[in-house]
Amino acid sequence: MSADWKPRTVAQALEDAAVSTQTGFRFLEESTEVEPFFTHAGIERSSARYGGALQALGLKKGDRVALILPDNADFVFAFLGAIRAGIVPVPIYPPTGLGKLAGYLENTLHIVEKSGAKVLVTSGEIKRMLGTIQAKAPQLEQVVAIEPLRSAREDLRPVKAELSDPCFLQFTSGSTSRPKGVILTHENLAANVRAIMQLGLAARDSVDSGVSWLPLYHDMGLIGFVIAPLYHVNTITFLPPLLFLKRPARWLETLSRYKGSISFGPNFAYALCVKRIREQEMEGLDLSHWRIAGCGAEPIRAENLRAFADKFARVGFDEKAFVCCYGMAESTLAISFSKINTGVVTDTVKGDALWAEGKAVPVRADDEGAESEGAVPIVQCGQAFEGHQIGVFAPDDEESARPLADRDVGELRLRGPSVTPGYYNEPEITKQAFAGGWLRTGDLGYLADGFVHICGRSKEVIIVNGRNYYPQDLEWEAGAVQGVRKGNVIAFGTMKPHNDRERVVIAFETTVSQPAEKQALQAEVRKAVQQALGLTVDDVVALAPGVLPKTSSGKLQRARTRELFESGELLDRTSAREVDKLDLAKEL
Ligand code: 1ZZ
Repeated sequence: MSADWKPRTVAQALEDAAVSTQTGFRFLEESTEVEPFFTHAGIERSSARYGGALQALGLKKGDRVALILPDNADFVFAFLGAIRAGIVPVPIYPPTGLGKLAGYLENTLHIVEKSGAKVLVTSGEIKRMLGTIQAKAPQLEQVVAIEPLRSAREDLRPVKAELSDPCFLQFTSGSTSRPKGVILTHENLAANVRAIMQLGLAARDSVDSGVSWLPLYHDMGLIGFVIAPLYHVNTITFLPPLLFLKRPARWLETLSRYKGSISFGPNFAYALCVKRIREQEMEGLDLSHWRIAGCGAEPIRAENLRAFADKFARVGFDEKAFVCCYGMAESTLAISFSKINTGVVTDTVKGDALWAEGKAVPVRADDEGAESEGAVPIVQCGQAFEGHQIGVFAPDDEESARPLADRDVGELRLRGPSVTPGYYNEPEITKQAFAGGWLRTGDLGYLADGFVHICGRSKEVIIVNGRNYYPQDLEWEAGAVQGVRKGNVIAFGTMKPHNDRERVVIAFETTVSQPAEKQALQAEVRKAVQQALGLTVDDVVALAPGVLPKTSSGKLQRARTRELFESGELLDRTSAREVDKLDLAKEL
């Protein structure tokens, strides 16, 4: 950590980085072999043109502009241009198909209205799909196609921002509620970038280079690979997310070709590589420069990461490169990282004590009866960054008055300069999000010697006979059954139909369609989960691919699935997901 660290606004960081004519952003495209490279000086110039064009549309300091831009280069320049003009960008995920356009339009309209955006900038094609959105959002004055803006020659009139000014709004794709706009100030971003790059990853300015296929409308791709590298003048190569999903080997080939040292992905991305990359695709790969292989955004399964390390060790991948990360949009992006150069560290605890008493009791090799109690390996995600705090409290402790003891499971809560001032235009929800000055994450977990371990989302816990089960444990067991599409399994508890006790339901996707085969598969799933966790599974539902609901960043929507199950709609669903940018249906 450098002693002379001073927070800077995002615009200052970009202007400082613009002295560099060597480092910058490279944009790979799906349809062409062309790989346009913009130096930091070039990013400064291009973003100034886009920013000038936004000002010419009449946007002023503090106005919000909604951005639905599937092209990564357009997005980056419009996003940074807006920020330099003091305009607050609101990234929105692009539609992915005509499948569930109605749901997409409804969500988009909600975000546009909540953010109070005056202008929406998108591609000509999406503009046509959005149709009459303007008529439904009174404050939306213009829907503008990006294509003519690309050649605009307007001069940017830079607008100075204070550190406490909102920089952009990050709408979170809620699993239970409608999306809420997390306000991120320049101060939040500067503090979190410092935590990520200096304290967490010991990033080498101008030397480390990144590769990212992550969508730019989600915090991990946007802050991790667009904003953070401006502060540290790193070269980043971007791939469109669909390119990775169609052929995961492209991710690793790009890392190999450009000697990438930093790249991140959720757990599923590593599993996808293990499953889909063929031997011949590995020929010629060299992953020996990959120093930080970050994993976060969803529950991490050590087994998946080990399988990745085993498979790719022979092309130079070092398992010590794995960094397990915990984060959330309300804390800007990162909350904690496991120690670099260490690899995956797990804390193996007794299942019985975890589920029945909420205590993480370590299993030792010589523990008698450890086997029968079930051993649960929980991935360790590091400690709070300097200047930040992580506390564990009973979920009903409204004041965050009494932190729980080490190894007691409770709600993880946060304090520090990365924590958002609140949700835009949502005073009530903002109030509920804090308890005694701490941000409530809604995640359950525990600390062991200050190290964070995440068990699951508090609202998704399945309670049976007073024991708490975490859905991902059931989902992982079910996903291991041949015929079940890994990553496309959702477990939840419901009081319906009898309202007498919580029933355990597992819904999964499969390509098996013969009724007899389906039934056999359902029975096998029930048996696998029951045997592994010792709980009774009441209902097992086999569904066609693409039916289970996910958020725009590909996370499983358990609460929504429960609602669909309770209303009897789950079994009737045959069409594709409402939002499926990171759709794994075809992949896992
Ligand atoms: P979001 C240079 N969750 O997912 C690149 N981590 O935010 C730096 N559950 O608001 C990149 N285990 O969408 C740094 N380990 O969801 C990246 O997701 C650091 O339930 C990771 O409340 C950033 C992730 C950002 C993100 C937040 C929710 C959390 C939690 C779940 C995140 C998890 C995890 C289990 C983890």
